[in-house]
Amino acid sequence: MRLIGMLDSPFVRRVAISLTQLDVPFTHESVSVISTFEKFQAINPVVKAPTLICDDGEALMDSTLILHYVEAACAKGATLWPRDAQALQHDLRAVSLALAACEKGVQQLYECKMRPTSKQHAPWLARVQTQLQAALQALEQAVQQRPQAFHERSQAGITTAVTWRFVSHHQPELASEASYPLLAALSARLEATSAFVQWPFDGPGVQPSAAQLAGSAAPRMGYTILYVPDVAASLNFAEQAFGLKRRFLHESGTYGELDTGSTTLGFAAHALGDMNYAGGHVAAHASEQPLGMEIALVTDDVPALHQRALQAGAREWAAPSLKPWGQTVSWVRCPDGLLVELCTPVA
Ligand SMILES: N[C@@H](CCC(=O)N[C@@H](CS)C(=O)NCC(=O)O)C(=O)O
Repeated sequence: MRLIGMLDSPFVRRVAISLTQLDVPFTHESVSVISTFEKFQAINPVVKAPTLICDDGEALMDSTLILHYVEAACAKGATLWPRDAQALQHDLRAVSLALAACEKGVQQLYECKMRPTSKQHAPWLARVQTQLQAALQALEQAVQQRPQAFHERSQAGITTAVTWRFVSHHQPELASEASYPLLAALSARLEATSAFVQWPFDGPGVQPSAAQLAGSAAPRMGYTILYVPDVAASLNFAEQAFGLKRRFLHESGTYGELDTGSTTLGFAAHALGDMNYAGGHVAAHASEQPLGMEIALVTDDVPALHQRALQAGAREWAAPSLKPWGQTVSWVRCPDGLLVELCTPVA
């Protein structure tokens, strides 16, 4: 069997990953429906990706129909769907939400890429974006309700993770990790598994983005995220101890952020870390000694902020002192284990 289409299409990619998970042999041809339209046309005149050329030469289209055929005809009884009717219903709902998000993502992409700017219709784009947001919100909830159902050998897990990679790449302002922490975490976890690595989003033939072509732009420091037992408690403590302002606490309670200026201090539940990567991590509060890292809060009045932190329940790690280079510094440790340096600006 031949799978035709580029891996930056979420529909093509979900098929490639699913076939691999089902141990179904196939070859892949990176042919673009856009930049190599005629070449695609020669394979399948309808020019839809994915196209699956079956062993007898018949061309199938539509990722869901292709996957239906493959499970029925080639997978030797293997399936990526649950047998239980209730679980199947929930997985189908999740996949339908993910596919709706992909469709809306593709519509927005085509509107912006295939039409000249003067011909783009703003109300249509706004409508598509609203639908995309609604699909992502419901998908985030679906993951929250049944996190264990979304894994690399389930169609719900594969399609959701592939969807997130696609929409967060093309619509980063809509599909941000801050707004959809569970989708982002699921994607990070599944993208590290072998079938996802074998069929990468930026696979053969995929054109690098403008940013990639620009090449040398160095990344900027965006977040410091501490994994903690109780995200709400960590936010409350930081507010009381340091006078920082909360940006938000996600309704799942597993992720929250503080407004700390140009970079962000976030707190994530330990469980989210477990979803993000295998192998576990060292909890900052678990040892008598702090982790060998700190965050530094800059203030004009270190003794006052130090005192405020102690009153809120921080432990003193080093009392305020004047360094030879003229900076006043102190260290306190928060109940979640975070080591905080309080310091005056360096002159
Ligand atoms: N529902 C289809 C959607 C497939 C689709 O829209 N693919 C895009 C590429 S991402 C395509 O073929 N575009 C070319 C066109 O529609 O003209 C599926 O699940 O496969």
